Amino acid sequence: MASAMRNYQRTALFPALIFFFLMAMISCTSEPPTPKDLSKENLIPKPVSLTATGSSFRLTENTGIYVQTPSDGSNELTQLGQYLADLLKPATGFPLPVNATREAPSAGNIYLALSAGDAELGEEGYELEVTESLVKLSANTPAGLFRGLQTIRQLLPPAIESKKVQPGPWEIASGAIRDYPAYVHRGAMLDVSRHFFGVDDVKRYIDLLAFYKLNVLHLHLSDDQGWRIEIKSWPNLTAHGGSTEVGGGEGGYYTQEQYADIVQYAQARYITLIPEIDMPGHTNAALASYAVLNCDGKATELYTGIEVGFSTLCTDKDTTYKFIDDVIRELSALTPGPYIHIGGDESHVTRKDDYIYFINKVQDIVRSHGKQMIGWDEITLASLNPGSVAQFWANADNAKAAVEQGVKLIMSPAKKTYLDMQYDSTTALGLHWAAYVEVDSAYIWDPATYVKGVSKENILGVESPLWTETITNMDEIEYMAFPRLAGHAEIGWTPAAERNWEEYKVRLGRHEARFNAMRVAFYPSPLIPWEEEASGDQ
Ligand code: IFG
Repeated sequence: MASAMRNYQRTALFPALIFFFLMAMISCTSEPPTPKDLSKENLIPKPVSLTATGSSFRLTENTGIYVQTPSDGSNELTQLGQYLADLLKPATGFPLPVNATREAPSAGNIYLALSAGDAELGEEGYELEVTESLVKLSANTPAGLFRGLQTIRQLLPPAIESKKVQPGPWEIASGAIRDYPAYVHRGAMLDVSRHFFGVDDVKRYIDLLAFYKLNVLHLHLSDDQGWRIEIKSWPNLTAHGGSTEVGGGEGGYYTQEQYADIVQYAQARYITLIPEIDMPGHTNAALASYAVLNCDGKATELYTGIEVGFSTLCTDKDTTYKFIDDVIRELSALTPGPYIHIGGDESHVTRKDDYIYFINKVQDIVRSHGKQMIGWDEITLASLNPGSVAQFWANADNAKAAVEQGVKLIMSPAKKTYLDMQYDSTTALGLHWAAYVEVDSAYIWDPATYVKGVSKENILGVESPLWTETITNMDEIEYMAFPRLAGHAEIGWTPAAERNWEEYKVRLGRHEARFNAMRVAFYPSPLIPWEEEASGDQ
């Protein structure tokens, strides 16, 4: 009986197996690949070089993601393969298994591999080769592969960003891209002090930075209105100093565990986290938390307004430097990146000589904990180590002083990169003390020529600060950051000679479908020819 059953099962099963095999064959070979022109794709940032071959690669349910078997046993490439699979699975519904392989996989698959020593590609460059039968991404480093994955993502239809299965087809235009960034520092700063934003909001922002190949998130963790990072040796900084925000809301703070979670999330996207503890000015939250930090020994009141320049640590008290040493020690231990940002801006009530003395001492403290100091451009009044970095925001003389001291600059001109600047006088959010900054103005500038006397070799890169005096939630962050931050990402990545507003604005217009598929609450600037394409949310 049993053997008869087995025979029956085999015979009944056999036709079904044939059917499914034929279906599988048909589904991946029935239609010829759709002709597509890689040079007509709308990549942001625009790649350095691209050659189109006029056909396409089709992702199917049989597509596998293969990663080169590592010689050192690390699973970093497998994690990258899994990151890609996790990006593509929701909209395609395909299984997209991830496997290690010693040589290029067979037709119909995606292959991620490290290539030795292609000097021109550097740390973050990549090469993408797409044929009808294979998508091959190679780079010197895993970071380069990660940047290339964003390009693969942007070469698929916008609906790929949908979290629900979409009809497809999922085709990538064929050809070759060779790409690498103009600047090593391409970042965004988020002020979590004026208004506090939880871990999930910060992770969402990190995901959007990664999409545009940005590689730095600078968190402005303390200011007059709030102290946002737990310091175990000075617990009242968050217990009291983290208890409110602009407008008197409940504020908040990151425990050291939550901060470590944010750092890890950023690291997995090859984004370096730079923490900022602003000092000696912008310190009312600390001064309200510990009387001893005040020159008169009296704690200040918590502050929920938006004035600046009224606070200072007591620069001639030893306790102040003990406090700073404790803070920098704990923060450095939690921060794998090379930098600690110590602010230094708008210290309007700190005497100049005291300020210079203070910055010099804090620079030594930062270095004693194995980190390099970054500060807003006023720090160039002090004697800076070559490893220190000045962040230019408003004063061109300070930027030139950095060059004279052999100190690199991060370019964050308020009139171009401050994402809290209103787009125009009708923008309900933001400020306009520096300028109204529409999408064109945010794009039409070159960091290498913006300040006379400061040229490309003096510049680490660009960074876009979003101050949050008037910003209270993720939608408002996205409204102010996008689309301007996409243009800043291109300024940091694409050679200036390759950038042109008339061409860029059309490419940006075609990102509308991607913004919609990612549910980005972007500002629909009237300057952009937006093209709402099926974003796959039906
Ligand atoms: N300047 C202050 C910020 C913030 C900003 C708002 C710097 C370096 C104005 N300092 O920009 O704290 O208040 O646009």
